[in-house]
Amino acid sequence: MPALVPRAPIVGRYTAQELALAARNHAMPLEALAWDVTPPGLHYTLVHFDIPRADPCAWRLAVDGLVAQPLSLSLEALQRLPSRTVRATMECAGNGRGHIVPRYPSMPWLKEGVSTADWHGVPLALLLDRAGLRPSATELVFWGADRGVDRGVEHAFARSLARAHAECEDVIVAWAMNGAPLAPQHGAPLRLVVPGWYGMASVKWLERIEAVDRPFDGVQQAHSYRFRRAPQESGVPCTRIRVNSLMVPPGIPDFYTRRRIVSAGRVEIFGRAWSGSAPIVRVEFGVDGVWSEAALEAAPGRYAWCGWRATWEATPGEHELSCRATDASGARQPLEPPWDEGGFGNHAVQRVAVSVR
Ligand SMILES: Nc1nc2c(c(=O)[nH]1)N[C@H]1C(S)=C(S)[C@@H](COP(=O)(O)O)O[C@H]1N2
Ligand SMILES: [Mo]
Repeated sequence: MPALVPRAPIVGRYTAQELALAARNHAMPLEALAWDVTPPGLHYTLVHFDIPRADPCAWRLAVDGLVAQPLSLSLEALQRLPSRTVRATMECAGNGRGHIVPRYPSMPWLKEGVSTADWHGVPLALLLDRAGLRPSATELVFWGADRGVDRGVEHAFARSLARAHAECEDVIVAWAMNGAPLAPQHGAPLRLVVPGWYGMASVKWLERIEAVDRPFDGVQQAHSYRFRRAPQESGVPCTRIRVNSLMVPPGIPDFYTRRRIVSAGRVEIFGRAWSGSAPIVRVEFGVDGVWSEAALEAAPGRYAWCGWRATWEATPGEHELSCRATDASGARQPLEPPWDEGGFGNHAVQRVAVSVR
């Protein structure tokens, strides 16, 4: 691979390039946390290059490389195979980047690059079984149909998974989202869904699954999506979603500042918490830095966010609300963004400014 062209970190005002990225790739409005499954059109989107105009009738998924029986499957053929639905919360690995100083020049997410969907499709393990992975195959590379240039290198968006993960976990090749065919921006007609992992693993516009016997060195695998403390580090891959939580901002917003306006008295707070590693065991609700226990709802499944509630006796004045989740592995959200050079994995607590009247 040619040397990658670095981009300089940004301090201060958002740039025109960041604005353009943010206008193309929208977040989930926080009020949509109220739904177990994010309503159509409100699921966040992240598209690196252009959305391909795909013809579902002509689409083929190839399964090839180190397999005994290469496959070329039409959408119809895939839809005749046994299928299942997985409810999964997906979060962009760059979510929270806009709060890190200095920030990496990329999509300047605030906190809302997260959503939940019911994904329906064929288990990846079943396809790999039909193709017959050769013993030498150690990784599967998932190739998207979208192409572009990043840091000077032209490539198709592609990511890999270790064989054990691809064969054993609840990874699916999905053609439906919330009971409807995939929308163009979400990967129509076919995408991978890797529950519990940051979104980059769930390759959209999936047209080829290639079995290989060496670590995949594509741009989006070997260079992007790695946690680094300094630019020259090779870094640690972004994988499972870190423990995180959000609340529906209470009251009504001021249009321009989004500051919340709430009447004094009892306020019911609702939010969601999620982690790609372990079930959520605790959520704390904070008012001006004083924490109390929130009540957890039953988790709707292994991979989906769970609801939490708290009651706030709002007193007149200016306040800051926050929430902080802990998962069963003991991981808890930090108060400040963990430093990352690429702006990945910021799961610091949300802070909501409220004026009580
Ligand atoms: N082919 C392809 N797949 C992709 C991407 C992409 O740009 N191209 N973006 C990835 C990233 S970074 C994320 S966060 C998720 C976003 O999925 P969504 O837009 O359906 O929410 O898709 C992933 N899959
Ligand atoms: Mo992402």
